[in-house]
Amino acid sequence: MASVDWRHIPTVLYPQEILDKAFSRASKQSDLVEDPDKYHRVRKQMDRMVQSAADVISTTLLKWVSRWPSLNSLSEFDQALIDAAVGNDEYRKTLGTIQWAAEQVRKIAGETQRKILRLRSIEGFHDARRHAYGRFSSILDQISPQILWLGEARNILRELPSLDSAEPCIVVAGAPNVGKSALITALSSGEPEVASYPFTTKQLHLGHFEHRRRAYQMVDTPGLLDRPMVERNRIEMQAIAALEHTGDVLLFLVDATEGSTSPLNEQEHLLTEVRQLMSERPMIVIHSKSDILENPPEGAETLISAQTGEGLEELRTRLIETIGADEIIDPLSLPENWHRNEE
Ligand SMILES: Nc1nc2c(ncn2[C@@H]2O[C@H](COP(=O)(O)OP(=O)(O)O)[C@@H](O)[C@H]2O)c(=O)[nH]1
Ligand SMILES: [Mg+2]
Repeated sequence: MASVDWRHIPTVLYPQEILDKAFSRASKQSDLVEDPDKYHRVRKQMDRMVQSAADVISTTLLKWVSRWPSLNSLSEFDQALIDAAVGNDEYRKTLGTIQWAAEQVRKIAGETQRKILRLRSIEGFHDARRHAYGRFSSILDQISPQILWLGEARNILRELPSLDSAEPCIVVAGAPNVGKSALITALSSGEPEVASYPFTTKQLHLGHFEHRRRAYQMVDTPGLLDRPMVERNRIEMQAIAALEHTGDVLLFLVDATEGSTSPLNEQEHLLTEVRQLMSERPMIVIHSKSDILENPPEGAETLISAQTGEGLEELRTRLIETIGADEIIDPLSLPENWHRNEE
């Protein structure tokens, strides 16, 4: 399941812009009506104006509804991320209301057309058209908060990281300044992408490398997994939940150099917490900045340096193997309940 590309969601017009577009299209349509008899001409013109204004409005609204993906069709990661960013309930309700409005506009157009058929005066035709226009405006007025919400949501969602849930993903965690971003850059083919998480001004790095035609995605977690649990707010917890659904491996970096931002015991504490939080996930712990690490702590097995490249290829192999280990299917194993027919 590929991730949503929010950049391809059409821009959201303001309610007044939709009305302007609808009414100007309707006037053009009315100008096309030809009938030498004024009574019949006006009747056809008013009928056509109502119809084409309603068409423009409802088509615009329904196009939004259909271009915004239905949440159920998205990966759990995307759903959790959207929930953290704009709220899944709001998302559903907003699209539901917009769809409702499109249906109302069509209904009003139908009623007005039937009314025009029954009317017998030029003044009556004009009135019916004006009345329908008034109702269109008031419906758009009524859903104007939803329309504005959609416009804002689109802007927020466009900045979100986009991960392909069909491809493996490595979540890189560790205290601030341990070298998460530097490692992602060093392992990436090409420049890592920079995206944002919904609730922080912090930027997150997304990188990837390829191996045997698979794209291994890497994502760091600024501000997410680097603080004690109690300091995290609800939205951060949702984003962590999103990560839980996405990572195949958790790569935890420890900076044991003299100049590290966080003392080693704090980093160890964080490691314990992250381990609990992501207990289902295979985890690889490595020590970063080996080029300036004078006294590797006892038990430190994997040392890497984003700067010199030390240990990077070994790490890459280990990541690929760890992820692959989940997928090995024993070709000799038999399906459950399978009985050999021994004659
Ligand atoms: N000497 C050395 N410095 C590093 C290495 N990796 C990162 N740094 C430095 O450590 C600081 C924090 O790195 P950064 O990747 O931004 O850490 P993050 O906050 O965990 O993403 C930066 O000044 C980097 O230049 C490394 O392998 N060796
Ligand atoms: Mg960083």
